[in-house]
Amino acid sequence: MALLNILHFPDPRLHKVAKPVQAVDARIKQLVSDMAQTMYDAPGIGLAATQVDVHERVIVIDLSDEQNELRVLINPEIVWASDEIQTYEEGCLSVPGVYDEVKRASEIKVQFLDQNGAAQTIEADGLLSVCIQHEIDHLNGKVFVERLSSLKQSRIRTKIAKQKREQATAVS
Ligand code: QAP
Ligand code: CO
Repeated sequence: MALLNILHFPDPRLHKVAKPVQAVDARIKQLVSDMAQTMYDAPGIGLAATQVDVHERVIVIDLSDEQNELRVLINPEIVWASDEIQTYEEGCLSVPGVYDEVKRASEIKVQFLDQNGAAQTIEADGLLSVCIQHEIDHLNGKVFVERLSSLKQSRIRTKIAKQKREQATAVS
């Protein structure tokens, strides 16, 4: 068990495109376990391997309050998305303190491998649908703030740079 270091926007490594997992072996199971622990510790509801600088297509999600409903999605593929759109206020462990509304498909159908390497298909709506789409974006090198207007993005970059300066001052 290990806590992994989470990359923060605008780290260029968040723009790497993750590669498909070839085999759900002991190494991937260890990665899943470490990612789950890192997400629970934060705490967060979703984490993609990209965020811990591992560029393989692995996602962990747990929407439960009790942190006892872990979902593992390996090589996820959205095979259907509704025309209907929903707006949700998103956040991200890689962009702490920033929340904003993002529009995405309301419902999706997703194929993936679970932590045992078994093929699964689920239909998701509501927060689960938002979370899966947000995490698949990470695997494709995209952070949710990059779905906001360029004005909002530039304000977020300024805010993060200021937070960083204040942190640097606090420890010196
Ligand atoms: C992605 O995000 C998500 O700013 C998961 O200070 C979020 O777990 C999908 C977090 C919302 C759908 C809707 C963010 C923790 C956690 C912060 C997270 C923070 C501390 C974000
Ligand atoms: Co995120």
